[in-house]
Amino acid sequence: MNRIAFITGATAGIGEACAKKLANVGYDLIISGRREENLNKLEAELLKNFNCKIFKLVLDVRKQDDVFDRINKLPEEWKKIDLLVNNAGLAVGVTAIQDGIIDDWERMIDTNVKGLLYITRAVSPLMIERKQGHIINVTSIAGKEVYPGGNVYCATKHAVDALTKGMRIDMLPHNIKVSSVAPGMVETEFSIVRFKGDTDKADQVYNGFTPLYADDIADTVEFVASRPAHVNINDILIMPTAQASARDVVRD
Ligand code: NDP
Ligand code: 8X3
Repeated sequence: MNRIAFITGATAGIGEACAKKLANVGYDLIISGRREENLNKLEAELLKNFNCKIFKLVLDVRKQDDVFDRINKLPEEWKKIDLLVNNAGLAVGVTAIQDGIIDDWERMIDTNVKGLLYITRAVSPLMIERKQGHIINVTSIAGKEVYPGGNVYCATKHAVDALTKGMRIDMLPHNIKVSSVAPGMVETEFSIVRFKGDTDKADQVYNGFTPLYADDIADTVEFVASRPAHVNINDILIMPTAQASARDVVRD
């Protein structure tokens, strides 16, 4: 086996791009997400293009029992996880708090915060056993700033920012690195999900400027993962050149 990376949310966007990037630099991969068909397609592409082994985990990170059951039942050779990319996440809606849709809030909190915690709780003891590992959390500019209608999504990403700092302290005695990569606007399925399938609205988000692409974030994740053993990148904030803050974007 090569080094092993476990990527959550590998069925689309940033996670899928990370899978390709990490396979290209020699990782074997545990790829996970809810959409089995997408995992099958990605597996076929990875096996065709790279010299890697793939383990697919069809998994909803919100399902606590499934997360622990599936990770505990990984074949022994796949439990030697060197890199965990906690990427699965979503925004739903841009509604002011007073009009908030409770189900949307729960989807975001359950996925972005609780799901990330379940995965980390299940994987980190495997790293501690081997006294090595690296956890990279995909946070966001929304974990550092807030914007109108961003309330709960921003809160979940602020939580991930805090959890990253807390995890880094907890993992310190165990030789496990903890990093975060915080992107600005990246054109993926993110806005289609946020606007519940309204592709016109989603397209408008990226109109008139060049956003980041999933590959840009995968490059950054690979950079963070490939620093020498004595170097940890705590946090990287990466923005499109046309974006200065959560609210400042220059459009044509
Ligand atoms: P996409 O919508 O393209 O991808 C999201 C991924 O998360 C999919 O693979 C999806 O898989 C997975 N996912 C969502 N819910 C669950 C769940 N309950 N269980 C398991 N997997 C789940 O968006 P991005 O690639 O852009 O988003 C990836 C991460 O990057 C997210 O955490 C997002 O918050 C963050 N981010 C995105 C930015 C952007 O502008 N795009 C900017 C900053 C951060 P499936 O549906 O198959 O389960
Ligand atoms: C996604 C970027 O600005 O839509 O985290 O919150 S933003």
